Amino acid sequence: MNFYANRSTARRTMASATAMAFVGLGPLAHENTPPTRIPELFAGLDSIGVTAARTPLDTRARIAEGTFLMGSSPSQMQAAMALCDREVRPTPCHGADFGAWLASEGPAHSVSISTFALDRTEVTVAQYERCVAAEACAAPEGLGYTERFDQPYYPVTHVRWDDAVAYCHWSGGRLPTEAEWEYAARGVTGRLFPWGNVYNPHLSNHGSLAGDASDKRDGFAGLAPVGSFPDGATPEGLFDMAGNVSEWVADVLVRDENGRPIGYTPFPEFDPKPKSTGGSLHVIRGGSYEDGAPWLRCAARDATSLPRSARVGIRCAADVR
Ligand SMILES: [Ca+2]
Repeated sequence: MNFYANRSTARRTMASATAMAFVGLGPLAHENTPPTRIPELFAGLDSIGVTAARTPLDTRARIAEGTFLMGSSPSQMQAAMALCDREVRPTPCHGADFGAWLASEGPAHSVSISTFALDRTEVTVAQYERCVAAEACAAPEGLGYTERFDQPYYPVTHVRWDDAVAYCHWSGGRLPTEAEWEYAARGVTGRLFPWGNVYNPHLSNHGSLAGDASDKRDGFAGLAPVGSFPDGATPEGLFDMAGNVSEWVADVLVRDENGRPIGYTPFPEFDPKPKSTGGSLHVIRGGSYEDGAPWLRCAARDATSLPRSARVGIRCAADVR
């Protein structure tokens, strides 16, 4: 409606300007103002089109302070189980391991996080190579590190947790805490996925519980160049918080005497420090190109016994003063 109203106003303005120019008074001052933005034509574009398509001016996004519910409620755990049942081979969904991982997402509890910054993308091979060239980082290596992974715009893989710490320090930051990572992925509204509450297989480079874990239906059999799924970004413009590579965080995975992951404190937390004792493994977050939908959830926790993995990479945080 406004569109047509504005157009007829514009026609009238042009007619007036022509008449004024004819008598030598020049264009009207308000003709130099930008055209009126028509809200209806831009609906939704700020979050899924314009923002994502723009070249980022800064490699880190500012994550404003806030309070959110970290972890999963019992009903969210049930929903995760239902999501797992939709996998090609859902048998592991009912095993003790998956149950223990789900249980370790509880209890959902209030966590307040101060403003910080987080890399918009996973650290790329090209970025990491600059750190290696500066002799501040160890080169990726290990079983399976082939040319296939050594592509400039792919996320760097086959890096140890110590390497991630060294890279983030070299780049002027640090690893995010597990709480910061989940807050950045979920926002104050507690999204289940970086893009919203409904799983969508086209918004991340994921895998599946199947004979071939690297689900190709998302367009990529293995890794994807970072930022390949702009519609799956968070509102702040964080890409691949679900999928592509899982990401090291600062926290140790605390485990019980049987090796099972232990959940959270039920009490409110304020900028919780990363857990540094209680286990020998570190937490990884976000799921990878070999993980099915349940591991793509923002609350999903994981770890690997491999010091260097083809499915684990880096994303750095930084303090904001
Ligand atoms: Ca990722």
